Amino acid sequence: MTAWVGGKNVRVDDHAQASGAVPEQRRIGRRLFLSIIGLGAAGVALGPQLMRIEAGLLNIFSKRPGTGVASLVPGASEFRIYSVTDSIPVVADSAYHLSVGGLVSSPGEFTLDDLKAMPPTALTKDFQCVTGWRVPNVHWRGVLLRDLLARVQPTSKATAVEFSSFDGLYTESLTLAEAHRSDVIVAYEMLGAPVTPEHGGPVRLYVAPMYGYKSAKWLRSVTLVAKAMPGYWEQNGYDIEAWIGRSNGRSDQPVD
Ligand SMILES: Nc1nc2c(c(=O)[nH]1)N[C@H]1C(S)=C(S)[C@@H](COP(=O)(O)O)O[C@H]1N2
Ligand SMILES: [Mo]
Repeated sequence: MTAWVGGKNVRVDDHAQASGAVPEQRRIGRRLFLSIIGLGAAGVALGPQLMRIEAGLLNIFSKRPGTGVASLVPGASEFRIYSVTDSIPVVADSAYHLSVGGLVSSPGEFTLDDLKAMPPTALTKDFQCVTGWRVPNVHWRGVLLRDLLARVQPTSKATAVEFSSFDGLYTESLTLAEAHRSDVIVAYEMLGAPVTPEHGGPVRLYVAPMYGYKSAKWLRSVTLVAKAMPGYWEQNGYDIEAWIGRSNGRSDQPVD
C-alpha cells in the first residue's frame, strides 16, 4: 500500500508478507538488481565484499525509503516502511507526549522538548529486520530508556516494560534488565535527522541488539509491569527474546 506522508507518497510494506520471503526469492531479487545496475549476475558469486558495494550503490539509486530500485530488492540495505495498520500516524512535535507509568512511584508525561532537555545519547549502529534486510551504520540520537525510567522510579514489583504505539495496535516489551542497557534508546533522531513520520516519529524506540520489531514506532507509552504481555509480532510467532543472530532461527551478525 502507499500512504501520503509529509507531501510525498511512501510505500508501506507488509512485514508479514515480507517474512514469508524464501531465500530463493531473495537470490532472484539480488540478480534482478545486479542486472539493473549493469554489474551482471556474475556479481552474485563474489560474496560479502561485493554485497557491501551493492549497499553503497543502492544508496545512490534510492535515497528515500520504499522508493526506487531498492524497493524491488528484498535484502537491500534500505529501510522498508512497516505499519501493521492502514495508516501512518502523524503526530506534530508540539503535540507529542510520552506517558511513562504503571508500577512506578511518580508517573510522568514527557513532551519532545522534555526528552531533548535530558542528556542525549548518540549511537551509530546497524538496524536488522527479522525478514533479512539490514541497514548499516544508522545514526541515532535520543535518551537512554534507563534515564527515563530513573525519572519515574519503578517500584520493586516492576520486572518488565511494555510499549504502546500511536497507531493503536502495535505493542512490544523488554525485561527491566534489557531496558537498562546502554544501547536501548528512546530516539528522536534516526539517519542523522529528526525521526520522520513514516519511520515512527517524532519518537520511536531503538533496541540495537534485537531484531527491528522491538524498535516500536510512534511511541506512545512506556509502562512498568510485573509480567509483560507478548507484543504484536510475538503473538504472531516471533521470539520474545529477539536477540539478533540468536533468535527466530536466524544467524545474522549481532549488533553490538
Ligand atoms: N508501530 C510500529 N512499530 C514498528 C513496526 C510496525 O509495524 N508498527 N514494525 C517493526 C518492524 S518489524 C521493523 S523491521 C521496524 C521497521 O522500521 P521502519 O518502518 O522505520 O523501517 O519497525 C518496527 N516497529
Ligand atoms: Mo521487521
